[in-house]
Amino acid sequence: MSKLLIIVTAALFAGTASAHTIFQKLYVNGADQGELTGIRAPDYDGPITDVTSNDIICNGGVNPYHQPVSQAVINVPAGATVTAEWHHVLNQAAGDSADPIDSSHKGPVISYLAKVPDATQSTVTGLQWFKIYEDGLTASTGQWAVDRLIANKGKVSFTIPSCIESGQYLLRHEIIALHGASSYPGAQFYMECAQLNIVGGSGAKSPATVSFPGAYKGSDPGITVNIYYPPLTNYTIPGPAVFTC
Ligand SMILES: *[C@@H]1O[C@H](CO)[C@@H](O)[C@H](O)[C@H]1NC(C)=O
Ligand SMILES: [Cu+2]
Repeated sequence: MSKLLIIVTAALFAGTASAHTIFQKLYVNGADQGELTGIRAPDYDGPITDVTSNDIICNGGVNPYHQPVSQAVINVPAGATVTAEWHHVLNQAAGDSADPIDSSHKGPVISYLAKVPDATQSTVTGLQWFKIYEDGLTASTGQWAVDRLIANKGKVSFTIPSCIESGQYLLRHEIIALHGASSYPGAQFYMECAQLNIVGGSGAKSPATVSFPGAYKGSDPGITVNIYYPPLTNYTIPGPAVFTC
């Protein structure tokens, strides 16, 4: 690495010690479901860095859940467009330059679903997850999913598949920030789980699934990666392929 890059990288780290983020609101076909409604949001906005920890599932642990944890379950028609909204902290104030997330936190944005007996159940281990959305790096422009999220004021939209079974699900929506990811642990995983009741699904297809922990390894090329130098010409988003109907 050149001296200049080392200085630039060090400056980025220095300014971002607590520039984290929380997914804290969901929209269903554009309809605002309410702040923290049906979302297991923590009070502290810090990352999970151990991909083998149970906290990689739906956060918690070092980031204690905001109390009381919402018991709401959000009704979502299969095939709907949902929009997740991120902010730097809970009770976000205006004029925060690190809202929705500090721009140093380059990386992908990913969404998973897991079918559950009851979306308000506290148990999140042992679930079978499938990926429904991912956005990574556009190498030609150097623009990351996080850059697009910031340009869109913290909002990310994606589709709930129409062909899955109706029922209760957890939505695991995630940002992976790669500014310190050149060695492991270093990548920062930000995720919250939303409690969904999906209605009107055709059930025509059964997605292949993965486990958390398990789906990610510290050695994955999209988890341990130097995003500064040499410039990336491709970026492999961690986890399985996106399920499509
Ligand atoms: C880029 O693609 C190559 C070849 O497929 C792969 O080995 C490498 O891990 C990829 N790099 C990243 C950062 O994903
Ligand atoms: Cu941060």
